[in-house]
Amino acid sequence: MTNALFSPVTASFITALANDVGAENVSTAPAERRLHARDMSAHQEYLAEVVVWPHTAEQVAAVLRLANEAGVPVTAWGVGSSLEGNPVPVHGGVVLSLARMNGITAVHADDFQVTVQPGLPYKDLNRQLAPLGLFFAPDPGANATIGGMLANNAAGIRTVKYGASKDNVLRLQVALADGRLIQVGSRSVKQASGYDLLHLFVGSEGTLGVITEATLKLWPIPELMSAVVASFETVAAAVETVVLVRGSGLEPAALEFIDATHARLLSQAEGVDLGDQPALFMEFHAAHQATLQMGLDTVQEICRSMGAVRFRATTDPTERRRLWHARHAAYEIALRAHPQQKFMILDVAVPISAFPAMVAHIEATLDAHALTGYMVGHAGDGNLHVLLPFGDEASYRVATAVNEAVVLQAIELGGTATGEHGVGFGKARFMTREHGPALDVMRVIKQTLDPNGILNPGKIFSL
Ligand code: LAC
Ligand code: ZN
Repeated sequence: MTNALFSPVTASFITALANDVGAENVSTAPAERRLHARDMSAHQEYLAEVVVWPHTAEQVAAVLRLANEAGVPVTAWGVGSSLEGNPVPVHGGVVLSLARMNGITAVHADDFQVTVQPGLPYKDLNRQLAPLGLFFAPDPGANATIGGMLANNAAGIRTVKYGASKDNVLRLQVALADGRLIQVGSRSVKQASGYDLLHLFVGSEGTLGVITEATLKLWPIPELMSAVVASFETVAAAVETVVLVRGSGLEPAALEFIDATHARLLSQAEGVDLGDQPALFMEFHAAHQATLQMGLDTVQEICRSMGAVRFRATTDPTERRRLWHARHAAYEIALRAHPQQKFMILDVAVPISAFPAMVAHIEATLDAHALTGYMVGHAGDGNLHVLLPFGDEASYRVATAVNEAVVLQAIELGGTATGEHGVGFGKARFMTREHGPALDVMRVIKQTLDPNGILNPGKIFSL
C-alpha cells in the first residue's frame, strides 16, 4: 500500500540505516522482505522495503529517529506469531526485527523478576529459568517473543490464575518515535508514581514506541500440578460448569472449553482421548498433595452435579503434557486437518457470567449459516475463539459476517472485540463501536507520541 503521507525508502536512507546498525543488519532482499510480510493468520501480506536487525536499544532509537525525520514508516517485528496482522507492514517502509536482541539482561531471583531484551521468545526464557524454579506465566501457545507479547498484551491458557502480559510486567525501556529512550514503571511491585505509562505501552501494538527492554514478574514453578478433563452432554452444561468452578474459589491455573467438533479433531490428531462431546480442560497447581486432592474432589463434585459424562484427573506429567500439547496446538491441528483451506480466528471476551450466552450466540450464528467452526476458549476468563475454515471468496464473506456478528454480540454483553490477539488491522473496524469517544482520546495520545504517524501505521485505528 502506498500513502502520500509517507516517504519511500531511498538509497541514502539505506546508507544511513547501515551507518546506524551495520550493513550486515540491513536487508532489502526479497526473501527477507517476504519472511516479514505476514503473521500466522490468513490476513493479507504486505512487503516492507527494508528489514533491519538492531542489536541495542540505542540502535533501535537511532533507526526510529532516522525514520521519523525521513517520514518512513517503521513496524516492529518479534517472530510474526500474531493473529490479527499486528506486525504486518501495511504501509511498507522498515520492518524493525528485534530477533537479534534476544538475551537475558539480569535475573533478580530474590525479587522473582527477570530483565530481558524484547526479541527473546517466552519458551526460551522459561527453559533458561527452569533451573531456578521460576517461570514467566503468560503462555500464548506459539513461541512469541516477550516484546511482541507485551506490545499486544498477549495472554493464553494460564491467564485465569496468573494474569495476562500486562499483569506480569513491572518496567519497560521504550524507544520513542523521535529517538528518545525512556524508562516506564520500576522494579518495585507496588507503584503509585505518576501516570501509568507502563500500561500505556503494553497493548499499544508498536504504535506508540518500541519496547527495547522489559522487567518481568516471575512465579515459582508449582510443586504439584494436575490436569482434569471433563466431558458433558451439552455445550450449555460445560460452560455453566465454568462459572461454578470459578465461583468455588478453587483458582484453577487453566480452565479451557472445547466444543464437540474440536474434541474429536484433537483426539484424532494427538492420541489423547477427549471423547466426542463438549469438554473442559483444567489445571490445578498446589504446594501440597492434600490441597491438590481436596481441590480435585470439589471439582469432581461440581462436574458430576452438572451431569458430566466423563471425568478424568491425572498428576502423571507425561499425560498432562500430552493433553496440554494437544490444546496448545489446537490451531495448528485444525490447519493440518483442512490443508486446502484457511482459517479466520475469532477472539472475543465477555464477563464470565455472560460466557454461556456468548457461546449460545455463536452456536446459533454458526447454525444459521450452516457453518462448521471449531470453538475453543479460555473459558475461565470469558475468552473465546472460533476457528472458521474458509476456501473461496464466498465462504470468506460468510466467515467475515460471522466474525462481525460475534464481535458485536461480545460488545453488547459488556465484553470486548479482542481478549488477547489484539486489534492489528483485522479488528480495527470495530474500535469506534467498542470505544466511542475514548477512541478519540487514543488518537490524541498517538498524535502526541508519534506526530508523524510513522509507528506501525494502519493498526488499531484504520488502514
Ligand atoms: C489459542 C490461540 C488461538 O488459544 O489464542 O489456541
Ligand atoms: Zn487463545
